[in-house]
Amino acid sequence: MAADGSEPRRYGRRVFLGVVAGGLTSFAWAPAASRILSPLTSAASQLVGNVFPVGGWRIYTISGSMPVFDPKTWSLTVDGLVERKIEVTYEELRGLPAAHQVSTFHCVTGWTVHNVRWRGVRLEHILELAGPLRSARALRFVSSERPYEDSLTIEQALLPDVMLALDLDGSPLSRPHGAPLRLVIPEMYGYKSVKWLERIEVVAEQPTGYWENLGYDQNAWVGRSNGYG
Ligand SMILES: Nc1nc2c(c(=O)[nH]1)N[C@H]1C(S)=C(S)[C@@H](COP(=O)(O)O)O[C@H]1N2
Ligand SMILES: [Mo]
Repeated sequence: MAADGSEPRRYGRRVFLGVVAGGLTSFAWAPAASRILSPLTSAASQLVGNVFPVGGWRIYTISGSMPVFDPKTWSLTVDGLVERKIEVTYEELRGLPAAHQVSTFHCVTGWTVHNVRWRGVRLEHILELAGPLRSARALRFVSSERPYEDSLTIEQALLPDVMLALDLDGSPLSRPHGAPLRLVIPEMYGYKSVKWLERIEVVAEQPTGYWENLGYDQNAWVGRSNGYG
């Protein structure tokens, strides 16, 4: 990332245009993908989903237990290939420039929630605080729900409607939806949307996420990835 931040923005725009050109709406492969992803919709995940069937969302956890958010002790760590490791408190996050968007959320198993109202902060504002080094190429997003994690290239993370979301439909994120912070990248399937986000590690090579380790696409573009290796 250039010191003035211009380089990622340029890449971001180019990647974004590429995504639009590639199309966002094909679901031809979805039935096969749902079968492969069945562990996600069974057992503990299913149970929690049944307890909180809110507005088209299915609530997913891999562990069956949802981290508890305490605003007094919580912070987001940004470390790795940065000029300074930072720990951003909840209040500080709320104080960063706010981003608002309305976007559609797709799970690779085939459910969709239209017109979700998100409020949060753009990655560029968080990254600016830490100062990524020139060798930085990707971001590793780590959940406090172990061992859930995923990653994006820096170009992907700077797409115009990627954000770290604090609010969903006008209220602070609920515990089932990942309180207090989750990643949102509408162009990609929901498994990229790490809930209970507690750490962003800036890295030189894009790491393999939880679902990618089980065969799902690293680039989870809606309509352009098939959900498995
Ligand atoms: N920590 C964590 N984040 C997660 C998941 C999870 O199981 N654990 N599931 C992912 C998947 S596959 C989807 S579709 C969305 C679902 O979001 P929701 O639980 O808020 O409906 O969360 C994503 N983020
Ligand atoms: Mo999902």
